[in-house]
Amino acid sequence: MAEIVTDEVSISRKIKKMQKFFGLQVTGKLDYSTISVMKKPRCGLPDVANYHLFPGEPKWKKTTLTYRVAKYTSSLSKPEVDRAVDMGLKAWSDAAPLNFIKTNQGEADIMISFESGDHGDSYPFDGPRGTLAHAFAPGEGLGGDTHFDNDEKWTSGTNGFNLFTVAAHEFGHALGLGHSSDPSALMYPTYKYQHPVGFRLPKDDVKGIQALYGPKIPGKEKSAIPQQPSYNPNYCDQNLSFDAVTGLGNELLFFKDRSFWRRQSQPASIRAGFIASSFPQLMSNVDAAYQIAEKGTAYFFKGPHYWPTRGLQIQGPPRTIYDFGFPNTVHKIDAAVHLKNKKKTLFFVGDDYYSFDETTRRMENEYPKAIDDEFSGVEGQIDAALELNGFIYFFSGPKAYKYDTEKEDVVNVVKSSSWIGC
Ligand code: TQI
Ligand code: CA
Ligand code: ZN
Ligand code: ZN
Repeated sequence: MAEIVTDEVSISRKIKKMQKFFGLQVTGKLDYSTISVMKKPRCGLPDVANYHLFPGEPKWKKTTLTYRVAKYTSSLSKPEVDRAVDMGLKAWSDAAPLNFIKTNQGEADIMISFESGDHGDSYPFDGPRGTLAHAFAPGEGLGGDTHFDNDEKWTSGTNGFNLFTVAAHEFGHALGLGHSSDPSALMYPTYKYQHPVGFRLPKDDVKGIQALYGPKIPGKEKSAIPQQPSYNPNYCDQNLSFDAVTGLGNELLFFKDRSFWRRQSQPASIRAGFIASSFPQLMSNVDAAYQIAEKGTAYFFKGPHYWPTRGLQIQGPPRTIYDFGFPNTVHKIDAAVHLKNKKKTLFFVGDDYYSFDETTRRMENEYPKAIDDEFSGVEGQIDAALELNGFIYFFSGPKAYKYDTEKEDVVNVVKSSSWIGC
């Protein structure tokens, strides 16, 4: 007798579980709708959507979201974690008009961390196995935040739990998706290793994310940027001004609209090209750039974003300029120059400039200061700046000022265009 009761209880429990999963009324009894769900083929018909949204259909009201890995795990290296996270988000931004921007400081929309046991959100983790991770539906505060159980064996391969697989599933929740009843969906609540390289979101998940954010319109991002009049790089214009100038290895790079020039001194050569062919992420209209030659890195700025590079190779997704400690009143940078001996980078914004200490990676306290006060003789707003042989060259419209930091004065003025051989 007792056994039968146990069986009934366990059957009822199973029915309840299934009803909950399919979003039915939870009775524990085999009512009509439950039976019809059981009879329904689980897969097959391609036009049947199996994804679920959360009650109230919470979703992000913006399409560009920031994310930050605030606490890492000891079972994987930082780059492995970053890669799994980047690729997990990319799976979703490839399917819907969403953009993700990585930050290293402050509060991001999607705060990601590895946590053990109790971690302050009333959903404690349970040690190895059981719960692997959880994510909060879109919203303020905890909304979108994604936690991984630090007591799991996280891997970037097929042993233990593959971080990319679990992260991609959790980001589905963080964007507003519940579980799917389609066994081939990423949001189906069963762990199944997914290979990160070349991963494409299964159909049902694409339907789900597009139900919330709409379809991705091919080429939309590019054509959304108004077609800028492009400077003809083969034509010498005496009034030419630059958007950005930087050294890069043994070359100097000059940016204007959609074009850029690479100037080499040995052997002397100047070559013109399109920014989009060498730096597709940047496309056009670079605001500022600087390099730290000793480190072999350069940084390109455009609006509130920047891209780090190694040589000509852009490293990873765009980041926000607020990483540098700019106040939120700054939306773009006019020019940047790295001072080699001081290990400081100066950023020019309107009539002011900021000084960033590359050693402590902090913005210096007394800034911003007025450009006029420190660099007398340089007139007008600064478009671009470059340090070369101990001099700072300031580009302002058609004029390039050579500034001697010891004499604290301008020692020469030439046409900006002369820098590219005009
Ligand atoms: N964590 C559950 C999950 O993310 C937490 C959870 C249960 C949940 N029900 C939910 C989250 C409803 C949002 C909405 O599904 S888990 C998998 C699986 C988990 C499970 O640790 O059980 C994956 C985490 F089952 F799909 F493998 C990631 Cl991939
Ligand atoms: Ca666990
Ligand atoms: Zn948590
Ligand atoms: Zn889930």
